[in-house]
Amino acid sequence: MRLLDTINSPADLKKLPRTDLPLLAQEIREEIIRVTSVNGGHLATNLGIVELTLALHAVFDAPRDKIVWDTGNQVYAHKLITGRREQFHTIRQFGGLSGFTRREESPYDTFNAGHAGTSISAALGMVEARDHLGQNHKVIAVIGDGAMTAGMVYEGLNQAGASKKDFIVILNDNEMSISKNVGAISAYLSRIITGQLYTRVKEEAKHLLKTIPRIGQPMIKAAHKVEESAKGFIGPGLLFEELGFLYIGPIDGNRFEHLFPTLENIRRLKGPILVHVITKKGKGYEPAERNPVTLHAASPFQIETGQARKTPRFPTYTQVFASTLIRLAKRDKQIMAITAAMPEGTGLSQFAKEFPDRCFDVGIAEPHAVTFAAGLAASGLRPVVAIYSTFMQRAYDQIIHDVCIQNLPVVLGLDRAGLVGEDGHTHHGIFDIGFLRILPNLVVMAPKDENELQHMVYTASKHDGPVAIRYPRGEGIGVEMDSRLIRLPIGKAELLKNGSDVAILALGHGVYPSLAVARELQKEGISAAVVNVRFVKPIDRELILQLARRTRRLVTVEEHVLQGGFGSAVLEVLEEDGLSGVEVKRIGLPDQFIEHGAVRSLRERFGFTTETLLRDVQSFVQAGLPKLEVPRRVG
Ligand SMILES: Cc1ncc(C[n+]2csc(CCOP(=O)(O)OP(=O)(O)O)c2C)c(N)n1
Repeated sequence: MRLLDTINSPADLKKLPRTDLPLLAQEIREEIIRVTSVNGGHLATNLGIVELTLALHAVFDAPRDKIVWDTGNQVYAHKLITGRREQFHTIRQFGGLSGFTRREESPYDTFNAGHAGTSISAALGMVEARDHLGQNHKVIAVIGDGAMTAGMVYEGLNQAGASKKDFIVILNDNEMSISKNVGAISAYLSRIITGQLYTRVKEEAKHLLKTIPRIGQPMIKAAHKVEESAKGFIGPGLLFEELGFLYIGPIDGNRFEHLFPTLENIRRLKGPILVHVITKKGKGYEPAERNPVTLHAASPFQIETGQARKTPRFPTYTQVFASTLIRLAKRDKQIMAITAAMPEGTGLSQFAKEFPDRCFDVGIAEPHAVTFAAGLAASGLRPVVAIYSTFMQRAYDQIIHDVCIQNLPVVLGLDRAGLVGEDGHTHHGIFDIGFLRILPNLVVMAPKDENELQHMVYTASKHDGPVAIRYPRGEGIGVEMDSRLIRLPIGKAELLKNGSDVAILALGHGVYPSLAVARELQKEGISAAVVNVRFVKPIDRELILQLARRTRRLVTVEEHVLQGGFGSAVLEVLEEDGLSGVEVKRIGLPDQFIEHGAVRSLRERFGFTTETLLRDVQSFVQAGLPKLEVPRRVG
């Protein structure tokens, strides 16, 4: 029997002799690799944090003590030792364990996460609640160096440092975000790790003193004398010390003999404390250590090699987006590209290779990314910001206040729009139409396939105002790609098939299944029109009203919540026109957060496959309608 099989809660862990922990860590790694190789998941980050997780649970007293995991995707070891070992094989599958922290799953998961940079704020809320309620447990935020690039972290530290409350932050530093971490904070942390920080501060102080005539040199001499004590002043965590935290570290977070004494010590300390822990991403699995970027969030892979089990047949939407941008940037020097810590995920790593000076990875800083782009646009450039739909939620005020109000030509590429699958409710991109289509000046489009995506990127790059393009995760349809890019007329939908009994207005990758539905209906003698909507905003009122008058039955299809979505926009068009006697069936997602599971099974469940769509449209049409006269417009 494995040691792991004897651990049903952290209490069992505490009973183990410390000398057994390396073996337990190894068993946990094997289990993570085995399950992730089948289900996919956040492999590299989870392998790196095993010892830290065990040490935290051995030293602290969860769930009484609250551990708040930032981003929430590094919790596989935590799940395995907090009573979820037997369900671990279901992780990320529909109905199974979530790949992230979930309060609904376990009292050991204190806060749900998925988006990075929330732990300090949430944990500080728990600190203040604890004190207000007269409780005395510890609150520990565990945050990665990548997440430390998120602005919200500093809003939290700002409050925490001044509050002087008992609060522990564990900075899990593996020098990686998904890709190599970026920015000045990251460089600062690296200097701490390599020990260069103290030397640099000393050299800079010396240089400064030399510039002061007469007294400079004697002061340098005096400074030498107090060098040892100066080390105390210019400790490695100066930045955090200045923010009101006691800085401890850096320590080796993959070695129990470093972790235990440190954590046991800080357990007794008061006030805000930051422990800087260095870990190795991918630790213990050679392919992940070698390639932590690809295996950060691995799709199912062969254990022997780390290679993905499936190779894509067609180019992904992401690849088409990025390659089109590169093609355009070769001709147009004004095009600049921006990613918020997702150069690989958005395809912009390719762009960065071609145009290193025109591509910016700003870290996990979506709000900044958008306003930064607005600044570029205000200076005459053509910035393209590629951010997943779900993460764009962070930058909403920036889109309104900095881009749309000024009508600046910023292109927002919303990758992973629609259902994204196994990452689940924090990651589905199903709210963007709702929050974008209400904004004046903004053009919002969605391509039916990858060929249309390239035309949309081109169209957006030529448009004198803000444009958002939402496109789905994964492979394209496999359609032929036009060699010449076309400028699409803004606000014009594409009538793919005419019909007289019903009109299906389909958005994005709902278009091809809708065409298949129309073909099936034809066999039953039902004549269905199919429209590729293309533009959610400005919406093609003319075509919608024309089809509404002719068919009296409209079906809208969108992979988005129904509330505020494209279907709602169609209802608005009918209401504004005063057109009654038209039945509308909206197909989309219900008013709920959608769980994790394979995209295909979620699409089936929520009615986006050809079969489910056909059933819905059939029953809608067969319900029949009294033919009403079209009333004359009032006013
Ligand atoms: C707001 C937001 N933007 C982007 C992401 C995508 N993302 C997931 S993990 C990650 C890197 C996190 O790096 P770090 O905090 O150092 O943790 P590590 O994976 O290295 O342990 C990124 C960019 C996210 N989860 N949230």
